[in-house]
Amino acid sequence: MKNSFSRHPSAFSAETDLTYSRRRLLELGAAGLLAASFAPLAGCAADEPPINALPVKPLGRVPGFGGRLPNIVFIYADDLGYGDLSCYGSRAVRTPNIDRLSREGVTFTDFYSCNALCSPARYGLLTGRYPQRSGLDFPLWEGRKGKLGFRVSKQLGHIFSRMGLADMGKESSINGIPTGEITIAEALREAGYQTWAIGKWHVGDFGLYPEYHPENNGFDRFFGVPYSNGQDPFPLYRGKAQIEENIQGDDQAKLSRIYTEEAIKFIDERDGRPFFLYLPYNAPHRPLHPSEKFRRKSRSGLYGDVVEELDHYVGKLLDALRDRGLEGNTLVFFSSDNGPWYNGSAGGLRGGKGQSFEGGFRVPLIAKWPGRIRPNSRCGEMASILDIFPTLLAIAGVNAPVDRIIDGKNITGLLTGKSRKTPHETLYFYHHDDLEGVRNGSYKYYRMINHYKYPLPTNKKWGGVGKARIGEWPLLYDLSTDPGESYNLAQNMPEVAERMEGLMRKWEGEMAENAAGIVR
Ligand SMILES: [Ca+2]
Repeated sequence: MKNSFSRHPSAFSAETDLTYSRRRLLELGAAGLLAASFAPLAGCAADEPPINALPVKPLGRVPGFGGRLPNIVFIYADDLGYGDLSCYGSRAVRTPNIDRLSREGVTFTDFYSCNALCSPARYGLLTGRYPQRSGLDFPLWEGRKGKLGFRVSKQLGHIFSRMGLADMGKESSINGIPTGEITIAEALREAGYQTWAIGKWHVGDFGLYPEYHPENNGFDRFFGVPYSNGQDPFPLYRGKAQIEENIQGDDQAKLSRIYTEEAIKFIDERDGRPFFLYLPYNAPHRPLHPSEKFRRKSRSGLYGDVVEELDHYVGKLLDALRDRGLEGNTLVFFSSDNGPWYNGSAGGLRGGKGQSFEGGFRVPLIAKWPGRIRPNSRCGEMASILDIFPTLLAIAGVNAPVDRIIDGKNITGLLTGKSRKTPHETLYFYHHDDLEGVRNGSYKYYRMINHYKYPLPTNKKWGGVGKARIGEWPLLYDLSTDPGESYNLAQNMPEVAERMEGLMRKWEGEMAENAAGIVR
């Protein structure tokens, strides 16, 4: 079913603005740069992920399953904050089309990503498993690893991380989604779905490593880019063929439009089977390039322009489904992979992209499914992007895998309103492979949290040395009264803090024993 996994040195992993970081690095001295360029490559890929040793067996259909299969559309924004949609309270950004989706479906208030960065979040969506199970726990930044400048930047990133000047000291130990994982597309194929991915992949640079191409991971068709729009080169692919070498500057303004047009084209070329459309847009990840029609039209800068353009094309897609008579039997999701970065709003939550605070992990989730999901409903229960995999398998009547732990839970009941209680007791919050925090009930607890506004330190000027640990630890918040995580309760409620610490230790013990989550 899949190609064998091959090992390669990981590339310098970060999706920061390379131009900026490289310029800064150059300012920091030619001598270090020269020395680093001759240093041995650090961060080589680790061992083969144990999950690859599992034989890939068909999951099969749930016996007696007779439900009508809906079409499924999963729209995924990149770095869109919890507070960046008007249906989530924004007064600066107008998103009438996504608001319409919210009015016609269910809106979750306590929905979490499984990571505050791009690649690991997408791994969790596609597999239903915490990214730490495979080692894909940091953004992949491939594409240019053969270039000297790239290797130099990578080495400097590691050196500066050790000095506490950057947050790039650890990398994913693998170069893409392990071939032994079962992706959501592979699973849905078993129920007869046609499967399409359009947009940003970012779970393996298939230009370098073909085994990670979407069409080698369960998708029948692909149109899009291998990673974030902050990277250079930034090529566009139709299937496995590269059709544009490098989309940069205002040329990126076309991306939301062409992804949507391609999605509508795929829909028009569908056969009689149900379809699964995975539609991860690049917007509003920086750099920000709205098209002429949207530039300076929002009240929220270039960022708002880009979000409003994204909203416009979400509307076009919804219109296309309606015009083709598909609306009634299509389940549409809208979400974001992680919190906002240097622009965007976490809606009063603390922190943002790259951080375990609520602002990094808590994201919008809206789902519409006429006749099954009540219009204009809300869900305040805790749920996770990890839940999408088992939920869609249940909806499609595909057996859940039994040879591996799936961390997500079936939340069909929360979507439809038939259940009012989250199936999760506990969710875990990682930074790279460090378990930093845990949510249990309304409590959120952090043993320690990195002090970076990814990927730069918030408490150091360039030139400072040493990884300072500021503040008091641990942190304990009651999100029911303090969603902004402003008031540490650890001293007042030591028994709760201790219980939360115990949950973290227990989980760490389980992960130490069987991180890959293989069930024998
Ligand atoms: Ca992202």
